[in-house]
Amino acid sequence: MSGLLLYDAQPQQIPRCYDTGVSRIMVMGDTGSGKTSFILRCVNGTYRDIDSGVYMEDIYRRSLNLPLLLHDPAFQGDHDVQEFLDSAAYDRRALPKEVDFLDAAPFEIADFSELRNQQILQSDAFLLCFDTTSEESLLNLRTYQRRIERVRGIDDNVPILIVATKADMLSERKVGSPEILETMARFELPYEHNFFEVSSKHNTNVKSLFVKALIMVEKYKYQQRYLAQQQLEQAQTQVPEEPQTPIPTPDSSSPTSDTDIGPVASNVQLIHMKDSGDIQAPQPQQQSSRPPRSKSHSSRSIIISEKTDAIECSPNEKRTATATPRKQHSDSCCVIC
Ligand SMILES: Nc1nc2c(ncn2[C@@H]2O[C@H](COP(=O)(O)OP(=O)(O)O)[C@@H](O)[C@H]2O)c(=O)[nH]1
Ligand SMILES: [Mg+2]
Repeated sequence: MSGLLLYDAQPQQIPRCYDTGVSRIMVMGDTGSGKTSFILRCVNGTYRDIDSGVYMEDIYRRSLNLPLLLHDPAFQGDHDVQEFLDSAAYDRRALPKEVDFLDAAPFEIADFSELRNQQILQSDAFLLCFDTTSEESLLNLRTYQRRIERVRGIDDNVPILIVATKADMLSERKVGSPEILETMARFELPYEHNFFEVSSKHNTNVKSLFVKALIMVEKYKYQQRYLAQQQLEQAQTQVPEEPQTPIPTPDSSSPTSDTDIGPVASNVQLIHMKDSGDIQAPQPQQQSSRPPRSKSHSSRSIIISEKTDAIECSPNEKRTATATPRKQHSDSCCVIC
């Protein structure tokens, strides 16, 4: 199996919604489902046959001129694009300048790796790809969808798009509309917005999917920033109550736990840190039920275990770096100063 790649090596501290420079899209699906072909079509507009069975995990970066893309004549009169251009989420000062695609290696339902979770937490949208010539590849999408749900929480409406690939292979097609509709219903995703059928070979629908995914990321991040702001305002209006500390008497019973330790000298400060990472994110992050996010806005990627041979492509197309050990923290600690 190939090594797992992370966009950011550092433990996350700032929520992804505040990273307005880069959109991160994680592409999942079985081996052979057309992930790499789709990404290469998006990143450099090319297609070439890839030996089946060859897979590796990689991150591909592409520069973005989102206003130019949105004003492409192909999207003239497109309802979704027009609606986005007219919405508050279209903020020209905060448009991404780059997009990172994580071409994820397939995984099993029993893969509980923390790195996999981090990949999912560090992504802004997910493309779940299946091959229209393989019914099994469609059924396997459940694994990826469940994992996203488990890691991000069911209330997180992070964009998830279902992508049917190899639309040009009509004579070998095994997946029809009923199966697709059933999958969309099971995933509770609207068919008309979250389903795309593409052919990377013939370059059909690829640009449309790319642009719609970027729009969804922008809307999602905007919504997340709005929610974080609201939580912050709510927290600021709540006046904290004075804690009622009982005065210990000389005959009180002896301490039984680390929270029951009797009087503390005034020059001693006890800090109890549960699930501590590095210093926690600013206010919005603390209000959020999400795990801590990456501090780094740079999109350095690291490879954690062994790296497989990478597909030939230009240096700015594929980025990997060396492994950096993550800091380990105990579950709780007591600082005396
Ligand atoms: N006919 C056709 N073949 C495709 C298309 N996309 C990918 N393939 C082929 O399907 C195989 C698997 O594609 P690949 O991108 O490597 O899938 P991955 O393992 O999910 O990354 C390769 O032989 C590709 O050339 C497509 O749109 N049409
Ligand atoms: Mg591949």
